[in-house]
Amino acid sequence: MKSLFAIGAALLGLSTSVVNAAAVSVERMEMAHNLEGRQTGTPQQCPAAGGNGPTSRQCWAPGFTSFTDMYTSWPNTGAIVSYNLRIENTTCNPDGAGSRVCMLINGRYPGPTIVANWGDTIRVTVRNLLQHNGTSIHWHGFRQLNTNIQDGANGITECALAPGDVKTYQFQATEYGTTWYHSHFSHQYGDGVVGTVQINGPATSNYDVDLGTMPMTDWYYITAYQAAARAAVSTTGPPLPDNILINGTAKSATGTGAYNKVTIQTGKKYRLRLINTSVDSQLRVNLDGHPFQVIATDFQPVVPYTTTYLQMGIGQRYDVVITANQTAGNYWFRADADAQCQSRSAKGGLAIFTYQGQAVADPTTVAPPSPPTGCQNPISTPQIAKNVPSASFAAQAKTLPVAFGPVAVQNNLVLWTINGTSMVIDPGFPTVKYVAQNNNNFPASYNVVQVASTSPTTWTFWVIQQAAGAPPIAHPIHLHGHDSYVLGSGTGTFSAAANMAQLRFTNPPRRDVVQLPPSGWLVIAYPTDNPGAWLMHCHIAFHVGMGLSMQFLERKQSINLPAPGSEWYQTCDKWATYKAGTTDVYPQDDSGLKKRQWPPVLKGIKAENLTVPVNKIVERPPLV
Ligand SMILES: [Cu+2]
Repeated sequence: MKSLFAIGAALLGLSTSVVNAAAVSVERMEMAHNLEGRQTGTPQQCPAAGGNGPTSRQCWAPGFTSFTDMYTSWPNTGAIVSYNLRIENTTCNPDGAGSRVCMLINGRYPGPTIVANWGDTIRVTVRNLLQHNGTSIHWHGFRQLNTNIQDGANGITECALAPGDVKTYQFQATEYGTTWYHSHFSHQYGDGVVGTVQINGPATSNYDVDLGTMPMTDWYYITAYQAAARAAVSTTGPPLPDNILINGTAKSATGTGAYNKVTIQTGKKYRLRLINTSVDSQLRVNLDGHPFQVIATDFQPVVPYTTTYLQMGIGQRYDVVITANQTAGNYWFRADADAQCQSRSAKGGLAIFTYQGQAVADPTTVAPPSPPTGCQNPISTPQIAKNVPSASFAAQAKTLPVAFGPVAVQNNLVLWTINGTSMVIDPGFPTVKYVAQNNNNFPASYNVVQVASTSPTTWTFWVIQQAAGAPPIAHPIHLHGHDSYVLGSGTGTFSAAANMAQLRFTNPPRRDVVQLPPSGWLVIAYPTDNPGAWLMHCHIAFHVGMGLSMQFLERKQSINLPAPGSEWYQTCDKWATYKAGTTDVYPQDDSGLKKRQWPPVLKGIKAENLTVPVNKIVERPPLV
């Protein structure tokens, strides 16, 4: 598929706004309501100097605690935390089963962890050293308040970086907790363009030691691009992942490779920052013998609750505290593809937790009983209580159907639609550029939904509905630029008359990835307090590649637009030059958010031939 639009229309010389520097407001000490009857209690008295420590994790900095409303208040530390990321074609072999083509950041898998404090400014310079791929880096879960153009979604908020290009992202960490960053260009993140983020801040429960981020992902011995190519023509679903990696490592089915190993000490409490960075696998996660005390879901601190299992949708995070109070020894940590969410893999994920002083060995522990049934959105209680106005629901709520089927004009490739459209964007002509040109003629394939709002206090409500006949698959729905207020979800077809009473308007769970149940519905809301073009998409990489994506255009007149002549426009110019030249060897053949490079032939390494019916694949260059 060719680029949809020529680049170079005259710009209208719109004025640019400077990125807002939010003022620190007075901390609001809110009592979180607990709908299950638990009380969160009054925040402990924190020392004037902050006082965060093993027995005072609620405290953070002067005037800031885990009870601070982080939608309106954050410490302006003035600190700038800088990182350089180089994205390169290379090979990797994370479980020892064999070297394969990868795209890695700074030669590592996963890429470097970005560590900052709440309120710091994060500045990341990205170099695209890939030969035949654009890229863009999305900072998953960050609200990007008034910094829409830093969101890293090529074709939406920026042009893709051409091979050889460099771009610096800069934004403030107005929230704290655990997240990840990844390429938003095609299936790149499944081939290695991924890393984790730890934003230090207060917590809703105490712990002694922060063990840091623990990413978990499915892993394929073919590339993610190849897997996506097979998925696009399959009548039986996408290929099975071969393994599940924890912290970038695992043993293979034949015993090669190594498990991730963690040492814990009797009597201590540990914070673990769990992240599902998979391509296609929703995960069921537990540590044998050690229940998880959940303290945050995505970027939201929650009233602590305890569970033996977590269901983790793709893109979701859980910050948990474990207590080392069992017989000293070795314990399995498990991350398995969750059949309850229709995920499968050839092998489960394992890591080993060992008590200090014990010899590391394969554990003999067994998984706890009663794994979860169904693919759930847990009812967590945000510590910072926020209510949603129910009165405007009936007038504002709109339904977004999710449907599925081969589309004849796309060579009968399998495609997904949301709101009737399967998204295709041009990585060289982002939505923000249309806004900058005051051009409302968004192509239909951009799947733009303009949110009816002129005020940051207006709420918007969306019913995401599995269409009749859609395959019964849960979709982890990721919203950029906002937390979704999860009013409810259920099976069947939502109707206000039948289901309104089920919706939770009083301090509903908030997070940025929410499960849309199989053959069911999901109702979300958010206040239109962050002008921008914000993607909402399924985080199953194959599905977004097949178009399961839309964008909310929110208060476009208030978006902070890029300055004329700025790096943002230079990125577009370089992309246009690249596309017009002879070095762009892989035509776009998917949504553009997931441009496929197929077959991947990098540094002389030729991927194995596929048994894909080639006539069903959109034209692509011959094998090199
Ligand atoms: Cu999906």
